[in-house]
Amino acid sequence: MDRLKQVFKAKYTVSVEEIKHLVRDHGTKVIDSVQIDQVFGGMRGIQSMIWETSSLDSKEGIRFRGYSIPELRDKLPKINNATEPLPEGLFWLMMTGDLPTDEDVAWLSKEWANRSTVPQSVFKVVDSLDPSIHPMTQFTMAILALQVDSVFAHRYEEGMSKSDYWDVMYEDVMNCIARLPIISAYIYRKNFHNNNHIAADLNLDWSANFAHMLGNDSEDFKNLMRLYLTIHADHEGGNASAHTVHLVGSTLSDAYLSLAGGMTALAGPLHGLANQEVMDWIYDMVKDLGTRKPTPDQIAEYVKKTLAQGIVVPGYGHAVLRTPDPRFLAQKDFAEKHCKSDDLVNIVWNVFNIVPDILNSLGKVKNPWPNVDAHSGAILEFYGVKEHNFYTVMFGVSRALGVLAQLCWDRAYGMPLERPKSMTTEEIKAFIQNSSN
Ligand code: CMX
Repeated sequence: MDRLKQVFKAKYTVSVEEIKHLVRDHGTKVIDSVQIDQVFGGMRGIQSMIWETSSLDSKEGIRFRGYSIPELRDKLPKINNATEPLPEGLFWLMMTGDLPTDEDVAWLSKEWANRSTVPQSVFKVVDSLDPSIHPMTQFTMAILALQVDSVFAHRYEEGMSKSDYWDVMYEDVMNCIARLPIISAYIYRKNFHNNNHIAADLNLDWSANFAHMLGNDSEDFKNLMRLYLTIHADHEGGNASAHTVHLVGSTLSDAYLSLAGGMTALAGPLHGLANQEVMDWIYDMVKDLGTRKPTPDQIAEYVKKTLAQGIVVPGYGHAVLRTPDPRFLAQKDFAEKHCKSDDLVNIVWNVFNIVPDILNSLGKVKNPWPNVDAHSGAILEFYGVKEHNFYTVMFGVSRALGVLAQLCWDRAYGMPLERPKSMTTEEIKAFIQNSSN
């Protein structure tokens, strides 16, 4: 048993026991009562699922196992001369609840490198896809093609004990994460660099190798990838991609099928695709105004024009957050150090100064502040990744870390099939009538 698997097993054994007692002793206590506007309103705020790897506070933002993003940037190991933490460290933290050592992180980099061989059949699937198919769709299809190697699927077919589910889930999760940078870089180079692929360098850490395979070997871009793949990794369990992975996984679908489900949710413009939308919107603004250095007044006018057309301002607003997203601020901090004179980065910052007041003035937007997607594209462009429709794939590579770590916990806990109850509007009307009688 490898070192992370050993620590994970020790941790979950304690947690399973704790939960058994907790449910036995307090199972009938009520956490939350559900309101009719929540039933019709996308289930906002209903606390009804377990998610161990991170927790989201509306005012403070995300905490991974109790650590905020600034704390993670300070405390997670930075090895290989990195100036940003390695996402390997965050994965270890999400899996175990403990901050890893430098040795743990170095081991995990090597372990993922050892597990990174992608079956040829997966490349064939990607090669067969027309370039007009969105990269996010190609990515999802490649993840589905990776399922050919699912340890869980094979062992389940042979017949296996429930008590082994967590073990094979761990194997699938580790293999899947190890391979995601390779398949996504392959999709990138196939679609945007004329099939001119760059072989993996398995001596590099997970993010540095991703940067290398995308085609930029600068230390700054490797550090950007370490930061990017860390901060997008998890956002508690209720968001659409995470919840989808958990839901699909609850049917005992394996890690690949579950992750592919989550990626189809991430591909929506109200969720992860917003990072593409932000850059497309900024490009339209630049074209419309005829300048890459718009004044604040010009930006304000363009924002109002967008809203007048009934279009949301991409990268702004959030279903839970009520504050500037710490993931936006972490990227702003990185950009201030590395690309503060870039025109597009400056547009992002000026939009940040202008949009919240305008959204507030509408009187209906609950959170006028930027989310993670408002910043990422401009920095990626600065480092040469200019193809906007690839950005959500990069988000997906990172998001896999959190949702797959949680899938390991789901299996360790033996989480049941998820099956909430729906109601018809007629039943709601009858409920209202009965409760007012
Ligand atoms: N621009 C214009 N209007 C907005 C808005 C924005 N950025 N954000 C919210 N609103 C509007 C909503 O469309 C809604 O209008 P209607 O009542 O006319 O339908 C109203 O304000 C209330 O919405 P809300 O309760 O504040 O927000 P929701 O929880 O319903 O939606 C989100 C959250 C993210 C979908 C929404 O803010 C949005 O569409 N933002 C732009 C897209 C985006 O950036 N998505 C990425 C989110 C982060 C991620 O998942 O990656």
